[in-house]
Amino acid sequence: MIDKILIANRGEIALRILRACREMGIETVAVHSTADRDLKHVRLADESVCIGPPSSLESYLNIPAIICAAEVTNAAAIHPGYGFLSENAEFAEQVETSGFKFIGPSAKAIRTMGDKVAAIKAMKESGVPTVPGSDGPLNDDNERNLKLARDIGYPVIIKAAGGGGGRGMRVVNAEGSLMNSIQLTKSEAGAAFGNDTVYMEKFLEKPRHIEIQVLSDSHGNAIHLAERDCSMQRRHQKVLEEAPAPGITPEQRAEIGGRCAEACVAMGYEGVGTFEFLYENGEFYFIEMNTRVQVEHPVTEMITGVDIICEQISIAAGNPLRFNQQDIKVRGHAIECRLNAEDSKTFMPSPGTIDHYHAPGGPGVRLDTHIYNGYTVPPYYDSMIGKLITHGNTRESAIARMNGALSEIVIDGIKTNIDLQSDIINDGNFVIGGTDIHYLEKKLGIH
Ligand code: MV4
Repeated sequence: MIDKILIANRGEIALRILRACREMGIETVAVHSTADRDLKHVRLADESVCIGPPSSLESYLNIPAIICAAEVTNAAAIHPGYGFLSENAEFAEQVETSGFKFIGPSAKAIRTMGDKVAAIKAMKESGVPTVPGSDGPLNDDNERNLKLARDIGYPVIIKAAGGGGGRGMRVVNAEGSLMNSIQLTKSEAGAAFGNDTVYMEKFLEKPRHIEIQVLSDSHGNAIHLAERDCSMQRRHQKVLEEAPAPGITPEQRAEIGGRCAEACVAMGYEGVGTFEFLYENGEFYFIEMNTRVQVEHPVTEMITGVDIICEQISIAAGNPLRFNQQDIKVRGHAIECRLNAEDSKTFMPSPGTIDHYHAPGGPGVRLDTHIYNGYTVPPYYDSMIGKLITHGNTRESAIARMNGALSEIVIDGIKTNIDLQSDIINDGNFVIGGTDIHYLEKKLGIH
């Protein structure tokens, strides 16, 4: 039984978790930095605890302070949200050894997925398709590495086992630079992640980024909630996501989704998770697994009707899944535009006070945000201030509703990326659907 949850996060996701708790009759504890006293969820929570100064390192990443707050408020469980400590195995372990339930998978599962070589090995063994590559760490045998790359075919990519999310990787176009690139990636990885293990993959030149959402309970049941297309990104920051992914057939969905669910059962995975794939020429290639709830979970909620946060809490409480795979139907199409406090052209963060705010509305419009009239966006954290999500019976309808909502929303006093989002959803190639991971950067003139 979970009767009280400490929310170890801030902003829109903290508010999202609070709303799920209220719906489930669970009491809430907000923890916040001194810069975040006026956050909406702090006001709405049953209790709140200040855990430190503005710097994330001393507040939202401060493990003893968070566990201490759980102790003094007698919380039963800790929800980490996304970012911050959400994929920190050490935190998950300390939460559990302190007698609280960590709302997420085991520390062991987090650790395995944090090691990309171990993650790929586990997936491959469970029948999830992976990128052709070294199938394990590279060693110092240059002849072996040269042969490996020749067999895979150039270009190849060298990735750090401790990396992920775009950190610690290097593309190699020809044999002449292979040895040097391996050494460079190794030494950078050693310095950045304390782990100089690297591996090799075929470099896919124009893939899409498609990910599968899974739910897996503690009773050996796992299902998938279809896929999201997250290809619209800039510098590894997603800008817009949608579900389902344009052009993916129900048969492809059932095949790849089924493989992911089976992999969850095989490894005894507990909680919500996301399998990230590159998709090129009709084929899926697993690259990484995320063991947290993701920013873009709402598009999946809109097309399946499943409340992913409620289900995540229910799984953590030890309940079996309330759905089986046959219960999950994809209905219509959903799009999410991330709203950032930043300059639409330079992408410089734009903290400050919102002096005028109007929310959009109407059928199929959802706005997940913690902002309000008079709220001051602090300069210390991520610049995302909310997510605008639209749903319709068709992709065209979701786009039309997004167009309406983006013209209706008013956020004055700070710069936002609303104009950029309007540009994207009216872009001819976006409207056709299926643009690759490089599309936005090319459109913006970054090469
Ligand atoms: C790749 C790739 C092409 N081929 N792996 C970047 C983030 C990390 N999650 C994996 N990444 C990539 N891995 C192979 N074998 C291209 C990328 C990549 C990318 C992937 C997803 C979303 C955006 C991206 C932007 C640049 C590169």
